[in-house]
Amino acid sequence: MNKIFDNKQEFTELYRDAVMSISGKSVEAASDLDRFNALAKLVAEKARTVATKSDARATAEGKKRVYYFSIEFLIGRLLDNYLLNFGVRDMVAEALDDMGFDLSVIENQEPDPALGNGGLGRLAACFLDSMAAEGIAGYGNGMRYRYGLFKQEIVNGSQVEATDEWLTHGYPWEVRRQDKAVTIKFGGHVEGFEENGRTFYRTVDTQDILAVPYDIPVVGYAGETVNKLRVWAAEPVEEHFDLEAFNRGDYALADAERAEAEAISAILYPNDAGEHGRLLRLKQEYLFVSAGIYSLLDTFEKEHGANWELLPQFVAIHTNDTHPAMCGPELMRILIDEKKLEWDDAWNIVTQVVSYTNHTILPEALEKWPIGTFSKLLPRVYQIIDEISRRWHESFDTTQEGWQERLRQTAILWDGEIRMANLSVICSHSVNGVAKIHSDIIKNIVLKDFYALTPEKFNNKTNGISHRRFFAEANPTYAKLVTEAIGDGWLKDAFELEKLKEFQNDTEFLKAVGASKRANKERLAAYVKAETGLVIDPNTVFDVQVKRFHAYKRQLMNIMKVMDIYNRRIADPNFHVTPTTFIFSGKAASSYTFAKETIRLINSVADVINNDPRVNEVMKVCFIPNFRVSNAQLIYPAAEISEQISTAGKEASGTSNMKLMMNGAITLGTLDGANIEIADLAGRENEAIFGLTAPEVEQLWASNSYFAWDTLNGDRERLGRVMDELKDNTFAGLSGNFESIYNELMNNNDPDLVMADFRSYVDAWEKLTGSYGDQETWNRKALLNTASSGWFSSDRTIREYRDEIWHA
Ligand code: 73E
Repeated sequence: MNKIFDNKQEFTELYRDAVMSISGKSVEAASDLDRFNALAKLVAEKARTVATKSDARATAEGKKRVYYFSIEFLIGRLLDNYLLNFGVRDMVAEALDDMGFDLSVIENQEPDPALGNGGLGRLAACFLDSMAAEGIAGYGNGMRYRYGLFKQEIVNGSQVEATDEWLTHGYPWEVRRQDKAVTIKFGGHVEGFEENGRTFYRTVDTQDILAVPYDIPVVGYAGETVNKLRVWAAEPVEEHFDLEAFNRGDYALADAERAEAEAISAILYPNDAGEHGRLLRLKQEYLFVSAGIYSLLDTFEKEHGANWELLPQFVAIHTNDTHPAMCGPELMRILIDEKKLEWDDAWNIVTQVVSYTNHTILPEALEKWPIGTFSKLLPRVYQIIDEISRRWHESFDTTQEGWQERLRQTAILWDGEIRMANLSVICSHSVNGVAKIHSDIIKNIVLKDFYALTPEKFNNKTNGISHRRFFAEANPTYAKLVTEAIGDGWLKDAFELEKLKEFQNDTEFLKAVGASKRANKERLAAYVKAETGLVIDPNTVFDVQVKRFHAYKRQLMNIMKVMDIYNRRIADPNFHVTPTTFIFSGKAASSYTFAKETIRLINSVADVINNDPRVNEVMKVCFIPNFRVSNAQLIYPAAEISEQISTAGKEASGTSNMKLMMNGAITLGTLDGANIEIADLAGRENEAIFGLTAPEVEQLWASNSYFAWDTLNGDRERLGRVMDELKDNTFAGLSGNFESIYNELMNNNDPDLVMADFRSYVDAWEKLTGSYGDQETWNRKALLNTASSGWFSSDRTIREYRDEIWHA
């Protein structure tokens, strides 16, 4: 363990000086924010010192460097994580306590950067943590958005979006690296020129933007390796402040150029696996790709000279979904146009360096760009894509039967559009999905023609999560119990959690597991009370669904279950309901009406149920506003039921399922995404699995044998009642009824099979909560979930990427 402070005394002196230097005040006179900024500054300085050493070590040892390109990094707060990773968390807490301060109050001052939408962005952040923990020279490359994902407020039950001004009070972890800024060229036109008897191409009359990097240290567990996350901000290349316009009083025009440049990195697009097609998004994608590649080539050249043929030996570029799909063509462009390589040599390098992860098979999420828009914005990159496409066509063996269909499926340019997924597959040496079932669907359905041509490219890397952040840090009471039982080796090697299985029949230990859950439920209840005013009872079951709102994730089916239980309890006061708090949290894309209506429905149902004394003893509905990494860390540890109820075949992996499992929640879920692996590892008997399977869903649609109306008519009493309540006034009091949801289901034949799975879902819930009374058995299941969750540490995932894809 590389401890950054030797002892309390040393820390206290350094800390007092740091507070003085940033605020000009004594630690006692300073504000909580000053106290946070000083502590972060102190830790960040130490981190940067280690980062310099890690970098020198990578050079000296000739390490391969891995660059993880992602348009999102949902990093969360860093202070607590870095204190833990540097092994000084308890000591710092004590030292602050001696001075009269509470570490957690100081930590709450830290902004929670929302530079991502959901699972994809958080995965990228977990991977940074694990790369550093594993000692890999691995770097994040992404965007520094001035405004992250919107802040969610709930007004009359509806989601209202507010800007996320996370930079207002400064961000102590980042360092601006003006010296490493890169000029990015947009627009213009391509011209050829002769040099040494060869024709080369360049783009002229371009509109240039300056990409300025900000570096954030990434501290690995044990503090031996510190890597960097580099995020790029867009700025004008030169200041063109128009004094004349300013003097005329035309202030906006005076600074128009700066505003236009900065717009590129102004905001994160709020769509998780959804619609796209905006020009500004394309500019974002090119900006961080081009800047990132120039920056990594610069590092390579300093270490290895202009020996570009060595690039595959020393560099891996990983593309997180298709948002960085231009990595292939952009690296081709630089190697050919600027480093003067021949096409074939450059292509050989590119296809050994680039790899690609697919995160979703939802057709609406597969990126496509209109050729017209693209070629105007990036004419030379487009030419290169066109040439890649031409060569792809040429490579087809036209004597083989079915080649036309295969070409149609795998083409890059089609119907006036560029298909980014196909481009990514063709430019990469490795293509992976994010859970077993998802990788199988990719191979057998979505990308089956590619799989037939190059099966060796395809592989699975089931997602993982940082067990340090989402267990050790988020759940200190349970983590303490675990460490007392099996030692602290699990922090490094999560597989050691298996040792907990020895305690499955230890009554006292199981009681302690239950007591820690209880403490976490009280902690969450206090947070909910402070944030929303709602009082929830820690004696009830905490049934939790927290994730982005999307039709296929079926938050609708969950709230329909709540409506059904409510109806039955009202009809029959003797109907047994295990006292439950139904907890929801998550954001909906601002333009996604169905998802936003679902949020409004949940809040409207909450309004009725929470104010109905006939059911209050046994049910409450709680919507926690503004789901983000920091409150997620309070929610997961308090959960007892983990709702993972997506339509089978649709959720590529999911990662909240893993976080909840690790914290001892029982999965109530469909056989979708990583739920399948969760059930396999922990044992089916320790989860509650229900509903149609992916093959059954496929079969149902293929055979045209599903009719939503028949399902509705087959269950008029319960399902029919719930559906009627969407249209009548039962839950309309807050802000109107939910006819649009009703119509969406009935007019489109229930596209996510909410009605088809409804009864098996409610039955599974009743059976599961019915067993809550036997606390010992429940706690044993919780323990076995934790004990089996080590495999879901992102350390394991990253080792697989390292050994099987990056060869680093
Ligand atoms: O199943 C999740 C998966 O666990 C998947 O929906 C999500 O990625 C997670 C991590 O692998 C995902 N996000 C996006 N696509 N898949 C996405 C697409 C476009 C914009 C933003 C996010």
